[in-house]
Amino acid sequence: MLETLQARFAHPNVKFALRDQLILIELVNEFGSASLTTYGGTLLSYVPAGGTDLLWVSETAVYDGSKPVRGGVPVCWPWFGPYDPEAMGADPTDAAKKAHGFARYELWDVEAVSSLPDGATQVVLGLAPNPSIAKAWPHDFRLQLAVTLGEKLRVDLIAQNLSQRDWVVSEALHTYFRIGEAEGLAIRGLEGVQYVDKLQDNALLTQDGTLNIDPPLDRVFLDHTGPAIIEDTRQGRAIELGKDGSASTVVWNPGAEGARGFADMPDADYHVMVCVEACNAVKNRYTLHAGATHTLSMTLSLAT
Ligand code: TA6
Repeated sequence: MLETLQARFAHPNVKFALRDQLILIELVNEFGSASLTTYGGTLLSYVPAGGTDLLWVSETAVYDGSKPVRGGVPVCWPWFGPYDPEAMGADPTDAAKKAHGFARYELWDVEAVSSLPDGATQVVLGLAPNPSIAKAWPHDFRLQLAVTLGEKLRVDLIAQNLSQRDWVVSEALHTYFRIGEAEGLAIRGLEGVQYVDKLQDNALLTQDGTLNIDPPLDRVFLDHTGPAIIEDTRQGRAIELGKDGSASTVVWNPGAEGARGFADMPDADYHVMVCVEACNAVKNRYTLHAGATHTLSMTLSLAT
């Protein structure tokens, strides 16, 4: 399998490897390094040249394909959170709809590996209907995930509705960032933005000034097209999350009790991670018309 991929997608900046049951694709070039797995199309690492990883991946994550790797950038599509039949339309397959959609549970195909004119290295994965997906989503679609390691790390999730009917879609690039300390961590760019507070009965509130994290926290910031800047003073760096085709931003930290509830997360790790996610969720879900395409994009970089 690895040899076949290596031969078919031979490229000086890209290597294929195996971790337990999962195939990893490792990119290295003058801009840094990145790795992703074909399981779920999950990006697992991004290290800008001369720096350390911007992403957090749990030490107790599983790599056997039984559930998504806890950390990195899981792809939530075509719904974010639990499926909401009221908002997205009831369907006979509702009972089979897992939280955050099916994309993060599926094996994606490697479609292309290439160099771009600016020296960036790009890997494109693809996902198409299969019998397991059909149990929860019996509609024709095409998904592509392009990961581009350039000056910044860019992720594009390109979704095509190939069916005869319109869909309501919600989605996320559910990025887990590695940080020095979550308590008191400042996130800029959300000042004055309305949000749904999932930990306060979905109350609609407005962000007063800079967001300073006090775990636990689970908020969907609405009509926010970005950017968001994570001021990680403890590690002496600031990370910029840029977005395109994304009208909401989720900020999540499970806190002590939430972390204890995850078998695949060390209890104390809520201190060193925060999710800041490029989304289209709650009132920012959108209709993807029959035949239409939508791209959700994010860029990650060290802010200067
Ligand atoms: O994005 C935040 C969130 O929706 C939280 O509510 C929390 O449940 C988290 O995602 C993780 O979800 P998961 O299904 O991966 O355990």
